[in-house]
Amino acid sequence: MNFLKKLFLFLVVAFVFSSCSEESSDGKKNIAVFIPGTTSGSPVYRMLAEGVQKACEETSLGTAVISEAGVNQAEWPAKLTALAASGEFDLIISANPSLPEMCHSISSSFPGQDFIILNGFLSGVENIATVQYNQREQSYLAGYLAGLLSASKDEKYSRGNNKIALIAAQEYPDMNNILLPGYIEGAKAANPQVECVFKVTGSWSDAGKAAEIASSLYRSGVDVILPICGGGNQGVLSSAKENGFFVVWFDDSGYDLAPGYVAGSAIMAQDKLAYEETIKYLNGEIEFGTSRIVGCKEGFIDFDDKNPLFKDSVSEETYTKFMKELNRLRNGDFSLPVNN
Ligand code: RBF
Repeated sequence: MNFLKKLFLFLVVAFVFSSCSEESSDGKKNIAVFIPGTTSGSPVYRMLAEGVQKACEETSLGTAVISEAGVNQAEWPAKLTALAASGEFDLIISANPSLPEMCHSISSSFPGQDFIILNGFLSGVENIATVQYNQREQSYLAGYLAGLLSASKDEKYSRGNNKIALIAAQEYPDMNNILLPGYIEGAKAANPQVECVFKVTGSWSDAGKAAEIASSLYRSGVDVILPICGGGNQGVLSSAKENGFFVVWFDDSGYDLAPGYVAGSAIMAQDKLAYEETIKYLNGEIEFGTSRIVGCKEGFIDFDDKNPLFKDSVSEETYTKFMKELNRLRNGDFSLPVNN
């Protein structure tokens, strides 16, 4: 073989190896945590990052790098592709309902790249594993509490108008098909008279816009608001404190953010799931190509009833009725399946 042929062969081999993800020199797996948004202001992303980092630190089997894609959704596919193309990461882990399709569209170009996506659903793609939460149960619990509160004038911040609202950052399939219908389903189960208003801020970070919408909802008679608008949620809390209405919090526990005004917290245990899935990955136990759904019975959807502010913020009657419904879901006596 002449020198030029040898050089060419060397370059080809070097390229192939550099574009395959390899274990780092310390033998640890390299994990990129792809944040489709910003960590600050979005508990779902903070919990994802914390769970992965905790698993890496505890086992010393992995190194996590947090990669924030920012709020411009049009830039996400290019940023995700760049992460995969870098060949630096054994695993890209993320959490967002729009991510499974995005990973699918680039996965054939990077067959050696593994993806784990939480809070999303996709089955049958070789290098992608997904875990979806049963958010029908999560939004049902938020709605059940909102329905009870809106029915009663005895509650501290309710005028008993039978009127609740959900403020979302944007419309997306999970919002329109699971979260909003689940919230209404729960509210109507608790209070058949209830009416629900749906508003969209158009941003995952605009607290001013969210506050403005919340205040106008309050003026129109709404007694309870569920905000699902990322950093905008802070604006809903400010409006609640200014006007005096109840907020039902979503994803993590929010009581301490506005004591007395946050009446309940319907939890998605993303920190726990991210931790457990990362441990499984580091131990080689993830079945790629599969998807599963976890809910209240499995302990990944829940409600924070341990914070004393929950019991203190609502009437005894509401507390008792709500706990009965929560325990039915926890025990598996009652389930609300999600369909994909
Ligand atoms: N939730 C957040 O808390 N912050 C975000 O920046 C955010 N961005 C999202 C972008 C898209 C395209 C979609 C579909 C959802 C987003 N979510 C965000 C919502 C999140 O995935 C989840 O539905 C809600 O947190 C309710 O659990």
